[in-house]
Amino acid sequence: CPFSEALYKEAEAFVRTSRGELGMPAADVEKRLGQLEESLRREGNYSHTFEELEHGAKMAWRNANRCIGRLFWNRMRVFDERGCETERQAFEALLRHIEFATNGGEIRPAITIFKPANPDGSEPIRIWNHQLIRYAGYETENGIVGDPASVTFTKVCLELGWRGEGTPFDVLPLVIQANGQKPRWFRIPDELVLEVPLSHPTEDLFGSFSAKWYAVPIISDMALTIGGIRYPAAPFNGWYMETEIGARNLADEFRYDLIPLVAEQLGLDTSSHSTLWKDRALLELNVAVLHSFRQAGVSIVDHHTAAQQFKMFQRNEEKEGREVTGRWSWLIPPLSPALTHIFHSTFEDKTVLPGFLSQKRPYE
Ligand code: HEM
Ligand code: NRG
Repeated sequence: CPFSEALYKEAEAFVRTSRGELGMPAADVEKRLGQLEESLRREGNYSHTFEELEHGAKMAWRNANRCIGRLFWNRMRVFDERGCETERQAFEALLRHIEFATNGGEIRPAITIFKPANPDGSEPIRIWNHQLIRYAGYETENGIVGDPASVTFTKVCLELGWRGEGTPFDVLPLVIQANGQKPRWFRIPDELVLEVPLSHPTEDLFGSFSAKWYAVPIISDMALTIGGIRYPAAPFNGWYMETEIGARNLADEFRYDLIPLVAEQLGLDTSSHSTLWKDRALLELNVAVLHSFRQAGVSIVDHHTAAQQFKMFQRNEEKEGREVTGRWSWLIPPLSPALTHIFHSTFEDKTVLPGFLSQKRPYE
């Protein structure tokens, strides 16, 4: 196996930066670099210590240009599941993640890291789901039932032999692939899936439609890259910002498309765009999301508080002498963006590693 100069360079940069941030002595850095070089010469590869994995994952969150929630980057639980070999072992690790993160509603940020990709690019474990918990979408004669964003993945699950009940909120199974083989699917036990029924404090927003959403967003299709090592399966979670559910998942015309229903329930004058009925409906939908999560005792942040927290993150990073990179179009909230400072700021959208990278879907 050939010594890769590029891999050594990336590993060295990571080891120097992370150990520096953790205040480790210089002698320790040099010792680790010696080990690193030897491992790369002997095997063409190296593996992270737990401390490297833990801090690398936190740095990746800190570097997530599209994330407004980065103030809390240093408060995340890191589960090292590099020992998982089989689909079932990975499934069990994912259930542990869901239970830890959900915590009865007091959501805890966490990441579970499985085996890294091999130097030839092959992947020991890959999760096919976009998020661990997400609703199915079915094409029917009467249009789409459920989440239109899940239609393709739902077909994959059906082809693998899974069957859903056909409600608008069927939780999809976990689909896990080991060593490039045919994936296996596993149902998530109901009692592990915390959901929040949605209601408005004063209005009947949904009529006979029982709207709800799940408590914990756990992105499972991005790769985590640390020091030149790629982890293709490293699902992570924080808690929701209300606009993700109220201004996008339930509101987008190409998602649950609930704005017309909400407007009708509110008795709004929908005869002209200029009555701003869509904006009024959107606002009350977001009020309902915040009210319902709060009432259910499930962590959630509103977009004003999240923007303030992001401001604090920017101040902290400035103190540490680090530039905050970001993607403006993702950082601004989709409700009243100009009411937050983020709208009036600019960011350089530069890729800094360690980081989370999107990867090609294994199906399609
Ligand atoms: C994106 C909020 C935790 C990494 C986002 C977005 C929001 C958000 C609103 C934009 C999502 C969208 O528009 O679809 C939060 C909040 C958190 C949190 C409130 C609470 C703690 C985390 C954690 C990580 C993370 C723990 C990783 C360790 C990311 C990444 C993206 C993102 C990589 C971009 C996703 C993509 O490209 O699709 N976050 N986040 N976030 N966040 Fe966070
Ligand atoms: N908008 C997506 C979730 C994206 C990530 N958002 C977070 N991440 N809050 C949705 O399901 O609506 N997080 O790790 O907390």
